[in-house]
Amino acid sequence: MSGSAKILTRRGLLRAGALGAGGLVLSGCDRLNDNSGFRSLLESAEGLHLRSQRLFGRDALAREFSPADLSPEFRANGNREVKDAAYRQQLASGFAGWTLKVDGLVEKPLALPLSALQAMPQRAQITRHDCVEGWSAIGKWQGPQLSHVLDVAGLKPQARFIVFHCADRFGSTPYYESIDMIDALHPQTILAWRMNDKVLPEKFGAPLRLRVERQLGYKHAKYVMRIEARESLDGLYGGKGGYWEDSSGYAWYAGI
Ligand SMILES: Nc1nc2c(c(=O)[nH]1)N[C@H]1C(S)=C(S)[C@@H](COP(=O)(O)O)O[C@H]1N2
Ligand SMILES: [Mo]
Repeated sequence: MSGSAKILTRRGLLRAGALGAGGLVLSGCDRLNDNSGFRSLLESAEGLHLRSQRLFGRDALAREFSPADLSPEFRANGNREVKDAAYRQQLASGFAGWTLKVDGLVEKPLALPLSALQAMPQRAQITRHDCVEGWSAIGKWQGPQLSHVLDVAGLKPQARFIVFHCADRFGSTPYYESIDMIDALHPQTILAWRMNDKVLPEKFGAPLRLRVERQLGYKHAKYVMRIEARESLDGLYGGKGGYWEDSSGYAWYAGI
């Protein structure tokens, strides 16, 4: 309730900020630039624009909470278990032989065991998960930043999207999701193997799930098996960049 009010306010501010600054910049012609009063107005508007970009733009940080804010219960949603036989074997062995594949438009394709992901620099964050169905929960997530993993693989310059291929299916259709480079390189975008200080349970996406904190829940792919860097989403499943996008017309960009 107060959460969605905040979301609407932030969107409103972003829209107002973008329109306001754009209007001023367009009217700032050279002749008026000689007028020192107008100049300082422009400069301050410019400054406001830059500040609002940092507070409200795509690179802004999602709010982080304190341990006292953790939800006593975190709902598991969508698939809560994976039927795939290979996955069931990996789960039973504690993902001992499991690797995360990183491929597509990268210089060096990778197959990373869980231990390699756990040995990378870690980021932990307490954030609020907002599902499109109208519920929210605050949890603590830990893992390497996606940007670090992509650095190790070396992105090719043509790479514009990162696709997450998951182990689970709805019927015969695999779950997958995708994000652009702004979210892929965002500091709070992590590959979480740990939740609330424990190893990620199956229902929350073991062994690895995406946290992309500036977007709604369905973008946070669970059971991530493979990460693929692509130039385009054309020709990938339904071409809309995600399972729900293809099947139900959900927005590809689900910013909050
Ligand atoms: N692989 C996979 N990822 C998924 C889903 C899913 O069904 N399969 N459901 C999505 C939806 S709609 C939400 S709200 C969150 C739920 O995450 P949770 O189970 O940790 O609450 O996962 C998202 N990621
Ligand atoms: Mo969701």
